[in-house]
Formats: sequence, C-alpha cells, structure tokens
Amino acid sequence: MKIDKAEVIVTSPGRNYVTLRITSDTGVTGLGDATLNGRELSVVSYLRDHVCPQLIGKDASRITDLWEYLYKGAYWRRGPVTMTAIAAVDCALWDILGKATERPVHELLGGAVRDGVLVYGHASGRTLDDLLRDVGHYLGAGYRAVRVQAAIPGLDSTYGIHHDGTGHTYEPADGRYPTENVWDTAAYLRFAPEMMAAVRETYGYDFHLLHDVHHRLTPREAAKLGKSLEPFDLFWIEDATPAEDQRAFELVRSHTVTPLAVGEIFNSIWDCHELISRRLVDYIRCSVSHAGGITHLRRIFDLAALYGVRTGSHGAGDLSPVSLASALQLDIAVPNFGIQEYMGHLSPAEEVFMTHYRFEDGYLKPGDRPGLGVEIDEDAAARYPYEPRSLPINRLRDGTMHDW
Ligand code: EZ4
Ligand code: CO
Repeated sequence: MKIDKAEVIVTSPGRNYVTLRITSDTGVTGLGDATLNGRELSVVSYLRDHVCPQLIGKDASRITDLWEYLYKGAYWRRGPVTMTAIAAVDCALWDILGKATERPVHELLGGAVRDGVLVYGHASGRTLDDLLRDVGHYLGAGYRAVRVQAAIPGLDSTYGIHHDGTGHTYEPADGRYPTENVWDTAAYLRFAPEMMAAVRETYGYDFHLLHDVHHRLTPREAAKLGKSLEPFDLFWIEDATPAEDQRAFELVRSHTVTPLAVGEIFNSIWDCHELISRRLVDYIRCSVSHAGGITHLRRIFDLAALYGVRTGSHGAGDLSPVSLASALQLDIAVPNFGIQEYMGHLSPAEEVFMTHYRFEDGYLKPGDRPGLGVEIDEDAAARYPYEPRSLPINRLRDGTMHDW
C-alpha cells in the first residue's frame, strides 16, 4: 500500500484548523491534525513545500520508518512546527492502517484497557457567581472533572474566561495582532484560594477540580500557590511555572503536595524526560498533534509509566476534532492514562469534521469505526476560509512582557 497523494486542507469553521489528508494507491484516506494555533501557515508550508512531495510512493504501512525518515531526515530536530507536521503524517498513517485493516486504531495499539476516557470540562466566569453557575452547568451535564478559571478582581482580562458557555475565549477583532492583557501576580495569588474555596463550599469534594496557571508564576510563587490550594484537594495545577527550566519544578515539588501537570507546549520526549524520570510532575500533558503523533506520544506515555506519572493530554478547542479523535484512540489504550482535556469545538466545526466519539456520563468513548473515526467534508471546509488570528499577550502593570 503506497502513498499516492498528500494534501493540506486549511479551514476556519469557528477557529483555524489545518488538516493533512493522505491517500493510498488502494484508495484509503487518512487524516492528521496539523494545527499550530497562531502560527498555522508555517506548518502548512512545512508540509506542502517539504514533506508532502517526499511522501509520494512511500509504503503507507511503515509508520515508524516514515516517522524516523521525517525526524532524522530533516536534520533540524524537534520544534513545534516540525513536530506538528510529523504528528499529522503519523496520525494520518495510523488512520489509513486502521481503515485498511478495518480496525479502530486503539485495537492496533493493543486494545482498550478501560471503558471510557475521563474528561474535564472548562468552567469559567467574570465573577465568582458566574463561575459557580458554570461549574453547576458542567456537573449537571455529567462531568466528573471540571477546570475552573475566573477573572481576577481588578484586572480587565484573565486567561481562560469563556463566552456563552462554549469553553472558548474571545478572539481579537484584527487577528493579525494580539490583544494585550495586564497581569498582576500578587492579586492572582490572593484570589486563587478564595475561588477554590467558593467552588468546594458550593459543590463539595465529590468531583475532580483542576486549574491552569498558564506558565505565569516563578517557582517560589508556584510553590506558594500549591500550598494555599492544598485544602481544596485539586486534581492538578497545570503549567505552574515555565518548564524550560525543568529543575524549577524541584522547588515547587519540595513545598507542596498539590499535584503538578505540565507539557502542552512540549513537542518531544526530550522536553519531558527529566521532569518524568525525576518524578517532578504527576501528569504529562503533551498533545498528540504537537508532540509527534500517536507513535511519539506513546513513547512519552510509556516513559511516564515507568515513573508512576500519568497522562493528561492537552485538548483545547484550537486542536481540531482530528486531534481529539487521535488522542482518544491512545487514551483508551494506555495503562497509565490520567485524564483528557475536553473543550469541544465551536459551531460550525461539526459541518466540516464528522466525528464518532461521544460523551457519556463524564467519559468520552472513541467508538469502533475503523481508523481514527473522523472524516472531513472538503466542500464544507472551503466555505470557511482561513482568518489570521493571534494568541493574546500579557504585560505586567509597568509594561514588562510576561508569560501568557
Ligand atoms: O492556551 O491551546 O489547557 N489549555 C490551554 C489552552 C492553550 C491554547 C493555546 O493555543 O492552556 O487553552
Ligand atoms: Co493549559
């Protein structure tokens, strides 16, 4: 089974998504998500200009060899653009193998080791009352795990505050330029325990509570936050401190037993092997579409299993339904799975991507369609052309650039 065609489809049904579609000479198609939020067209070029021509005529079932061919063959290793492009090829090839053998990908990975994939929803609010209402909405809908983010009093905008209960943040009017937010660490550190206390007082402890710090604290501040949240028994705090400095987690770890999660901006096993092997984190959150696809993420998860670290893959709405479908195939098949982020996708994404996973009782089920279980409608995709969009930036009150 040889690769006959490799095409890149760019579409914006609510958000920008880049999809790689590979077709075999036997007429089987496979999809891979190649979306890198805010830098989408760099991956489009990487694929169209450099990768797609090299795929033609290759054996579609030699998935690991093609992974090595693209990784080692590039010479310039790692990095989000390269690893997103390789991930898209990898997922598309798994999809093809599944369809050609009439098996869902998770069966090719050894089969399901659980009945469903525990997911967390995203509650948020501009006020604590709004947040509490939103948490109630998720619990009422059957979620067993909820991430909470609320606007910090005195600040105009805070990461993770959604509109219309969709789980998506506002985008800037002119997407070529980022919106600028103001950040105040002291105000945040005072507010965070108050927010968690309100949630636990209202809804109790019988569900998992999560929170995303989004890389904004120094290690000492992260340690202080972790300690202050201990009474509220969090499932994790995410990206408590930037992880380029992996040893920074030692300081956080030695001061708090609040579980730590990290990894959504990592793109290879090399970004996390020290954090994992030194047991500095509890959950590894790399995404299937930014960390080299199913083949490479499985290696990361296997490494994590050796050290008792569990998985918690990134699943924001800027990763396409193809990414979520791929993540679910792996989540259901790995023994050390922890939880999967689930933000859902804005309408009209469902016109473009036909998915077969379903939410039931707090869990996502990948379904048993052959391959990844997701299809793309190219005519629908063409109705929603690409729109330039940027991620926001953060500045301190004195104008200093800060982590967003
Ligand atoms: O800000 O995916 O846990 N989820 C997140 C996301 C990231 C976006 C960036 O594109 O932190 O919302
Ligand atoms: Co995050």
